[in-house]
Amino acid sequence: APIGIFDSGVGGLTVMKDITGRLPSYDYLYLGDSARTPYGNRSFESIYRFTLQCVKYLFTQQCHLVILACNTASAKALRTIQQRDLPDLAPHKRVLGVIRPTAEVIGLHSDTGHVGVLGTTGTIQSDSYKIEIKQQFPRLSVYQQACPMWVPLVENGEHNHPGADYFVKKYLDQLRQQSATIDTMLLACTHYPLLISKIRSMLDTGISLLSQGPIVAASLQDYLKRHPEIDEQCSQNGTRRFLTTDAPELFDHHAATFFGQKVQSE
Ligand code: DGN
Repeated sequence: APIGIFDSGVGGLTVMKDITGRLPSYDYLYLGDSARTPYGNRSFESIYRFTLQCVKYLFTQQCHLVILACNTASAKALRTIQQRDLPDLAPHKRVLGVIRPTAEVIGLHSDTGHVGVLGTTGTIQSDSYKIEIKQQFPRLSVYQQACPMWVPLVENGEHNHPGADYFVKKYLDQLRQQSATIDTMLLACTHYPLLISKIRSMLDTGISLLSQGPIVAASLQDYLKRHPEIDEQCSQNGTRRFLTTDAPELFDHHAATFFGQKVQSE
């Protein structure tokens, strides 16, 4: 069976790109809920309901393991799906998110003990990163900043243009105002890696900027090694399929920017 990768839209392709780069031999089935994107500002109930519906669909497509590449879905829906739905729905299947793997490593990058998390309003309001990071690294100080304008900038192709500078600087300044000694910043949203060169140009060189894709890919590799019973269920023919809940041409138009190569969705 393919490994399922779910996202609220095309953004999760940045995570899939790193996963397929690191683990190329597996089969992958991506599902983007483009018809209902963005999830960032939606209620808990909606995000949970939409995410569960998509996870169930990936299960009907035989997926045994589903990765929620979306931070908003990982923050708002993952725990409930894992604890409340999965035991009845599919006790042998697994759904994993992107928050835990990142929380497990962020502290290893910081000398000052002050780290920053940048995400959508939904992700930041949920406090999921703060809670998970504190569990892994109790002595870290975690500062969070919602960046609601960054996803629209990327989705409208403005991320490399000078007009984006104002909003990139605005949220970085707001984060830096919370603590002047933050030395590690996490891009906790699928879209933000596309802004990384602009973000980097506005920060001191000593600050580490972490993208999630490589961290999630390494963590998945480790997970499959530690869970041979799950690994066995994941077929390895090197296939990639892309599903969207909206019109394929709309998905494909955006997808190439995020995946780094042309995509043909269904
Ligand atoms: N994929 C979402 C995330 O990582 O938070 C960003 C897009 C959205 O739904 N707002």
